[in-house]
Amino acid sequence: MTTQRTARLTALLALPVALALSGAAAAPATAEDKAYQINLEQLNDSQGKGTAMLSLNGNQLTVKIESEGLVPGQPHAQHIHGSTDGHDFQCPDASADTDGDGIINNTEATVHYGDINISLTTDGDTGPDSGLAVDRMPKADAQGKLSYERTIPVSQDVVDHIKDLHVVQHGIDPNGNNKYDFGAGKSELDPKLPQEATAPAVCGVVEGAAVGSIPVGGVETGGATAESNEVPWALAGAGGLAFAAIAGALVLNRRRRATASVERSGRSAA
Ligand SMILES: [Cu+2]
Repeated sequence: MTTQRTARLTALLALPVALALSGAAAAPATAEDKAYQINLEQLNDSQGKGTAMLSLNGNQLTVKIESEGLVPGQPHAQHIHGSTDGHDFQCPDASADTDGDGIINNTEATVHYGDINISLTTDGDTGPDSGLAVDRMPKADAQGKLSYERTIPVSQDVVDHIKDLHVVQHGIDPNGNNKYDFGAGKSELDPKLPQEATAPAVCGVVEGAAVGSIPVGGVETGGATAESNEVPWALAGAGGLAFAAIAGALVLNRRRRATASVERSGRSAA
């Protein structure tokens, strides 16, 4: 696309530092077939865990999730959270429980992982408004395992900021009775729903994503840790725009390398 190409050239010409940071090997590839792995880690002592894979083919995003330790037989609302404006959200830690009730509810967590960007429903609408469409959310099986796969058309903003986004699955069972009840009170999102149904159970960021760094893509197939390419804040300057430009250029380069990484790892992994 001409606009994109122009933007890329502009960014690269203006910011040779981005090239320097990105290393040599440019991918021979097209902009297709980018894949990012996410490790889902528990929140709220849910004992949940899992892996998500985000694969982009143009503007088609395929989301695959394999998780376990969820509330058996129950639907788990799941979303891609975060922003596409460069804001660096993260998964929350225990300090997110600002009301001190022992549970990080979704409202408290949203401060850290951002609003719903995509609702990972099983069918129909995938917008934020479907965030609590529990009847279209996948259920965990009797062992608390959940498998999900769906390909969703996404905006260019999502494509450009895929590494800034997080996968969150909701639904916890602190009183261990294998169902959602009001033992933990009402959901702050909808008083008709139990808190257990909407509180986050697992959250994961794209591998390599961290505060002050540009998330690094690519499929990790071995034990190697993701590369850490921190953006020096001095380079970022005081202006958000300057940082956005640097980040954009880095992401473009990162994306090329991510593509190369995926190719090295073998696409059959996806
Ligand atoms: Cu969510």
